[in-house]
Amino acid sequence: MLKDKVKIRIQSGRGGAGSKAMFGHRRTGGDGGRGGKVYILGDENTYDLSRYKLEEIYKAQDGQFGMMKNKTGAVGKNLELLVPLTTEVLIDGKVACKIKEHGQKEVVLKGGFGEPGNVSLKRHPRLEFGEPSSQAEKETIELTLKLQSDILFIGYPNAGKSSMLNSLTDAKAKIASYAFTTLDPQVGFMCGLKLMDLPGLIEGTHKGKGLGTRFLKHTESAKFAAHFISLENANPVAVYESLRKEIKKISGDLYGKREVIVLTKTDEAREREIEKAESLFKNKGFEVVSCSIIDDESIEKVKKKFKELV
Ligand SMILES: Nc1nc2c(ncn2[C@@H]2O[C@H](COP(=O)(O)OP(=O)(O)OP(=O)(O)O)[C@@H](O)[C@H]2O)c(=O)[nH]1
Ligand SMILES: [Mg+2]
Repeated sequence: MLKDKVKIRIQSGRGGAGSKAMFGHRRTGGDGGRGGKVYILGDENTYDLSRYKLEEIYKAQDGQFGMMKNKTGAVGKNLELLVPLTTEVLIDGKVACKIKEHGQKEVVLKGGFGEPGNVSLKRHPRLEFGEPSSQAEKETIELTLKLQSDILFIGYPNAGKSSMLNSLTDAKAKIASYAFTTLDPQVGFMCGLKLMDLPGLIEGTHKGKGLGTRFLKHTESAKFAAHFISLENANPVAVYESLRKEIKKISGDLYGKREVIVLTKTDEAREREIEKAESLFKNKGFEVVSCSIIDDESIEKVKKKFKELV
């Protein structure tokens, strides 16, 4: 299951101790190295937050102690926590940052300062050994993922949503002839567009029936919805209207997205039925495209329609 929320404990590196080394009467002790920082790093190749666990503490490295001959200790290695796009980082329930881009790097814990060695202490007598700013910082943070997309695939189970996602993109969504094959949102790229295949919807989804509405937070960013209806249904318009009633109950935002009707499984229907269904939707003012996954030409038509739409 898509892990889209997790609480984790993080800790920055402690600053290294300063050296008190002497050479005869001369002070030669170097400063401690700075403790490692904790960063959150956006990574487009990370799909969810499943790598993170509450039981673990994610630590940056401590700074090394200062050495004689006024040598500063090594700086502690930073820790980079890879997160998918788009992840929000919450500290004490407040959003500390949002990771929207690949490579975006935000510091969440700064790491302790290296403590001064006795050489620095002579130059700056106000500095002290063991000052609190050298300590490691600890924090519990919450990561929440909201997947992004341009077009959502919605429809009853078995309408052929995942099959089309796999045909249009390099996604490898599971396909099967039983209902609720897709358990979590699946994402694929097509000509720079991000397509998101959602779990099937049924009457009562808003009340938690079927797979419920857990996927909803991932639908916010999409402006368009492709509504999939199988031509195995004798009355595709009635099927569409009954699901629209349910979508209205699920979310006003989802209901309000601009739609394109995708009539699927044309290979299972007669030419006459396909034309009739298309014209019924067109007469109601809808954008319509019909297809079958065994007809490459029709898949190209879907592709073209999606590009026009966005
Ligand atoms: N004949 C025919 N069968 C299709 C076509 N597209 C999909 N199917 C079949 O329909 C069944 C359901 O396909 P999926 O792509 O898993 O349907 P889905 O809408 O993603 O279903 P859920 O994940 O359960 O919501 C599978 O057995 C597919 O092989 C098509 O164009 N023609
Ligand atoms: Mg599916």
